[in-house]
Amino acid sequence: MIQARMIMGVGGAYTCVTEKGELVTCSARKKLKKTEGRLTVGDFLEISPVGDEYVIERILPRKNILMRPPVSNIDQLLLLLTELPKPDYLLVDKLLVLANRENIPVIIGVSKSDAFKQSFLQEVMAEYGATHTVIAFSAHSGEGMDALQNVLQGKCTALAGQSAVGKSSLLNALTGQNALVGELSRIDRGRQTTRHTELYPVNGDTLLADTPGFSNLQLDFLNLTEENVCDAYPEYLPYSMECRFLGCAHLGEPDCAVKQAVEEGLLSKGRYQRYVTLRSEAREKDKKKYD
Ligand SMILES: Nc1nc2c(ncn2[C@@H]2O[C@H](COP(=O)(O)OP(=O)(O)OP(=O)(O)O)[C@@H](O)[C@H]2O)c(=O)[nH]1
Ligand SMILES: [Mg+2]
Ligand SMILES: [Zn+2]
Repeated sequence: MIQARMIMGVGGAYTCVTEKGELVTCSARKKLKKTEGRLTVGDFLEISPVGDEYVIERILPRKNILMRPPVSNIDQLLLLLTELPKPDYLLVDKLLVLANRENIPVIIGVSKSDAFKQSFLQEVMAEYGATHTVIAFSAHSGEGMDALQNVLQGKCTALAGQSAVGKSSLLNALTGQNALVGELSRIDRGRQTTRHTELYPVNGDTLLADTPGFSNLQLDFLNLTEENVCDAYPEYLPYSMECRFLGCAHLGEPDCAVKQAVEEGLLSKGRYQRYVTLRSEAREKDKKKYD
């Protein structure tokens, strides 16, 4: 039995790197999906040679897994935002909730710094500066790339973000790869350029996964609980001690210190609105479960 890591899977052919660093193509045993579930890029596997081919026998226990983007066993997520395409912050917050549920730290990369206005960076800082590391960079001009390289060093990082934010462009700049880069005009048509997740070596044990851009995330499908949502807004914790009710959901209860801090401008209004949306959705869904 050989241990290997899956770096790409397309049409039933799984590309894996063995412990010895060999690149091999594997197929999956028919019963694997039934017994072990879906194979995901990043999975550590046991494979065995059959003739001159390799077959996947087992998926080793995962440290974490994301469905969107589909990737497993990562150390962190680098979530990209930029001025154009315009960020969908509800989508961003959903992804932050999901990553938080899997205990995956998220770094926010503000891409295309050669092209965005300074006020845009201020907008992102107002939303996420208090809770996340925010790094502005440009894959084209090279600005901020050193800072980015520092946080990636020695880690397995997955890129995430809407279509056309520049994930593949960043990957190419860091690895010298030649992943397909799309035209900005494609976004209007809702088309993704990158169609599958692939894990690339940057250098040594630094790995970077390029992923398809997302355009929408269904909370229903994601199965989030109220607690999952709450946990992803850590900035509310110090205020929640001052709420009138223990276990206040900050959704409209009287004497809610979180709501008051939002009104006073101490907490981001936008983030609070998204919190209310996500938590209410999770609550509705929970109610349905017990009806
Ligand atoms: N000005 C500027 N444009 C950039 C930069 N990085 C990427 N772009 C442009 O943004 C567009 C989309 O880039 P991609 O790298 O294909 O975006 P993506 O996030 O991989 O998109 P999907 O694969 O569809 O998810 C292309 O036209 C790039 O040339 C940058 O640093 N500055
Ligand atoms: Mg891409
Ligand atoms: Zn409250």
